[in-house]
Amino acid sequence: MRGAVEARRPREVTSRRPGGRNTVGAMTPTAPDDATLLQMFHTMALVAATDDALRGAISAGSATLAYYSPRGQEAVAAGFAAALRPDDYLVTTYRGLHDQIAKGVPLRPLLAEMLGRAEGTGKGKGGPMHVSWPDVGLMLTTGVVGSGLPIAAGLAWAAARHADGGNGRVTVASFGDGATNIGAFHEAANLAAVWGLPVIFLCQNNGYGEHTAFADHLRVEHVAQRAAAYGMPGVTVDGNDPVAVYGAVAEAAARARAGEGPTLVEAVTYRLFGHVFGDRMTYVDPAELEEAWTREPVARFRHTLVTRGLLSEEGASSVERDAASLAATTLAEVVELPEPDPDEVLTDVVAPAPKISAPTASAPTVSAPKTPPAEGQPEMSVRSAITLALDEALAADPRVVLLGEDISDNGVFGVTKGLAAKHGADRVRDTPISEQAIVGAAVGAALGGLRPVAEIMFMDFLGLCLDQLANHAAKLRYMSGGLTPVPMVLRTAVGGGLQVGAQHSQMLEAWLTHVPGLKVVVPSTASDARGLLASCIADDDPCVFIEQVVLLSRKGPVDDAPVPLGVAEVKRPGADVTVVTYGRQVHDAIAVADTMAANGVDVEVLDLRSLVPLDQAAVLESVGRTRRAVILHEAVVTGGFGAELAAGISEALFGRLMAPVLRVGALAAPLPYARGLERRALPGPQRLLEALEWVMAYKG
Ligand SMILES: Cc1ncc(C[n+]2csc(CCOP(=O)(O)OP(=O)(O)O)c2C)c(N)n1
Ligand SMILES: [Mg+2]
Repeated sequence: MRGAVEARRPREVTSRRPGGRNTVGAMTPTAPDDATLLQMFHTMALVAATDDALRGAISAGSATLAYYSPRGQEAVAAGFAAALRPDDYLVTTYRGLHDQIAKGVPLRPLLAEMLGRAEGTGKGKGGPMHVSWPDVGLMLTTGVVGSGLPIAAGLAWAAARHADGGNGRVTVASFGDGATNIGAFHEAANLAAVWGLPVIFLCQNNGYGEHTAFADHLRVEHVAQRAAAYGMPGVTVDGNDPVAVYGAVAEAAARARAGEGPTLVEAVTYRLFGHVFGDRMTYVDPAELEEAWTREPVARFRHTLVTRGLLSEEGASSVERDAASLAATTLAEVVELPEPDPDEVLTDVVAPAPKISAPTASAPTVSAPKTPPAEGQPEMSVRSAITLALDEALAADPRVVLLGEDISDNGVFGVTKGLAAKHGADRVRDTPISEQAIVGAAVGAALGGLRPVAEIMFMDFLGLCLDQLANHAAKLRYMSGGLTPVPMVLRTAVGGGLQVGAQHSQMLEAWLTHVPGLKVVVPSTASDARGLLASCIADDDPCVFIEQVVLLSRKGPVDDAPVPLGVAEVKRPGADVTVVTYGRQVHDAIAVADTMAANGVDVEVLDLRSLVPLDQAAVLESVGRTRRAVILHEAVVTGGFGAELAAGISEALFGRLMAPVLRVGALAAPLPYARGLERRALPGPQRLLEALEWVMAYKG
């Protein structure tokens, strides 16, 4: 606790860049003019008044929400916002009311969102921890500590790319001291530094992460010292003084706009009302809290302005009265507003696409014209077809960018071969080995108007970046009520069948299909790979494109017809039983079907191609006709996507089925290394054959 008091004491720290040039702290800070000083006071007064009104409403029972008061941190928000352009981007956190007000989010939709009203910024779907208002550059409020930082890097990348050479926008990522211990902070700081991105990492060091004091979660004296590890300048300023914050942020913004990269600004402040409303702060030394109140920033700044003659006592009181009145009146109006219509629950999950069904929806869908590539068309490998789709997208749309590890040098599987040379290493961009930063930067780039295609080398590494994918890419459209869609693609490879062991082989599509907001695609042929990837890049939602490595060298004819998402294809027609499958197992299924044809059994092979959106109509049409179904996938059977398919078939066709629906997939073990063991674990043709024979022989 004592350590925390020590650590809070503001002190300027200047780091040196490798070239030896002094940075922010050593430069003369830009001073705000009188109008800016007054504007900052207005902002601080409004934040304090709104906080007061909200806490009052919660106490009185007229508002119910988990509320993270920013009281005590007003000067940070007023200072940074005044130093920015209105169109600069901001990424903030659950303790974001001060940042949001300062950046210019109108009070009424802001409070309406906090109270879950239909008029809220996100139509009441996001709530207090998820406010977005792109009109004033507020692109994200996240409830996941540290997660906004890689997204900020992506926004900055998009801004830097705009209009050939950047639109000069900077991105401020606002976060707490506790957030500097999470991997996302370090990956984002490093990426932003390596790429020289126009980001300001603004740490609001309020002395605590939840109930843990600064000195108990960090062994350096100042967060700003961490900047040195990434080769960027770091500066610590008094976060209770808006002028100090303004100066540091103005300098950092000038550097960023000049193409000199990111800066870490640490604003040392204090969280006066604890972590969340109702926090009794029993873990805080009362003397420490008392001392913190003597430095309360609104009264302090008021005193400064009055002393300097910029405001009279009466003028300052009038500003505070007006702020209190505006906050109270707006909140009173918002309390009376209606909640969202319950029918809103399924809107904004994905872009409106009337022809496409949700994974479990039973509504009829439109099946595609089944037009397999004609004979005589050029043959190419799945690998080349993917490269071609990427090449075509890069050529057709300047918003398309690629990012991932080693992708400018072909990528580990040669899929991105030649693309950097042709389209530029700034569009086919190598990243550090930072999966969270790769996916987060793709999310941010998509928010900033690009069409990023990120690569995660192996699907098993999804665990390292699942927060960015499942909590951010998948949910931002919904939580913002449609304001912030995330049109990005994540390509990822799976090495099953190549003896690369349990950490490079697992099909994990079930992790993804379970998350509303994500689309999931698994091609089986070269032509589908090209057409589906083109559709993913053109899609307005996040799509995961799964590349099974053993398929990459498989050749086939390729046409240039688009392959829409949500449209299955019968790869082999049949009348007796349907194999519902996808990816490389399609070819196993066709081979087994040919074998069974010799025994007089006519097997239909239905290739789903995309799992979300799912062409449920095609599944039910086929199985409704054959009245028997076997589901085949490479993934482990337990909890796999096959369970979803089997349930859907049973729900719709229970009375018509001639036999139970069987699932064939990997055995429930981590995929083993030894050749024989791996073969035993994976679902080969023999097990499919046995399942089909069992289903055909079933007599009820
Ligand atoms: C990844 C993650 N871990 C844990 C939490 C729970 N949590 C919410 S706020 C918080 C403290 C964060 O402290 P700090 O970054 O200093 O921000 P402050 O709350 O002080 O503004 C924690 C641990 C979370 N939301 N996200
Ligand atoms: Mg904190």
